[in-house]
Amino acid sequence: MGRHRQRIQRPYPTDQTSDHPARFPIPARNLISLGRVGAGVAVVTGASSGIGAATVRRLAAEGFEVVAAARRMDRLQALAAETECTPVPVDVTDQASVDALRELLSSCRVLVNNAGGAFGLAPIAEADDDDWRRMYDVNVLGTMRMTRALLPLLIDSGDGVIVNVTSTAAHAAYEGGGGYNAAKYGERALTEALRLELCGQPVRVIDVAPGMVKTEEFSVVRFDGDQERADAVYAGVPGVLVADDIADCIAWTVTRPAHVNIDLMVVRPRAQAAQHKVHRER
Ligand code: 8X3
Repeated sequence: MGRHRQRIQRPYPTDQTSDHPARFPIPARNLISLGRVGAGVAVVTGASSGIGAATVRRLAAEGFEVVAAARRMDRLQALAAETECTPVPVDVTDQASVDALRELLSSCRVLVNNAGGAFGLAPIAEADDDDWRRMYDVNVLGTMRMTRALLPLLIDSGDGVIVNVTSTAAHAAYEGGGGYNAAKYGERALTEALRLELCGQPVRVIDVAPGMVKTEEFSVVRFDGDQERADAVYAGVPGVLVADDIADCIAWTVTRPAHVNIDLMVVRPRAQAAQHKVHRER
């Protein structure tokens, strides 16, 4: 494991609270938990549920000192009680919030840009500007903000890894997907540009692109709380993927030797041969 097995330093006083304008003081007890020797610090965004939370659990089990970043601190606290991750309130659409997270870290070896999401399934003829803006902001700009902020630490680690959780929606468009497709294609493009820019630096850049994954929130959020419509997405699909399946993939890419870069991993359930080709048993 080489350089990244170094002791992680405590960068900040234990009585410190976040001073970013956002809403969440960071409890002092969270700021002292990163002193163990391990695989290094891994920051996971969108960590409060779904693929993000599963990735926190999995990377913690792999020996990483995981910083779980998301907006909902109550959920992160529960995850911290379970995994000993360090919960930090972060909104990736808010530069001050990202900066505050950066201030808390003295090292970082892994960044999993998982925060993202789809809002709506309207055709372009009826597109909602706000939905499109939010999708671009969280999926593309959020990934950019986090990457820009933590890149110096990732380079300093001597074996940095950035995993961007994109989507199969970055590889094939579908009706009603326009805004989400545009955002995810954008995040994919950002990922490819970043890999080119970092060639020669000790940082791997990995794109994990999930297809149909049944999580508690993805489709519910997309359909603005309509649980019935969300459930219909996965109805009758045998062996639909779950968050742990993607966390398993992320953990595998991250734990390859430092010279092995998994450029792109597309992950679908066996029953989904392509974006439009889904087998359902009724
Ligand atoms: C989720 C996959 O098919 O809903 O990123 O676009 S899909």
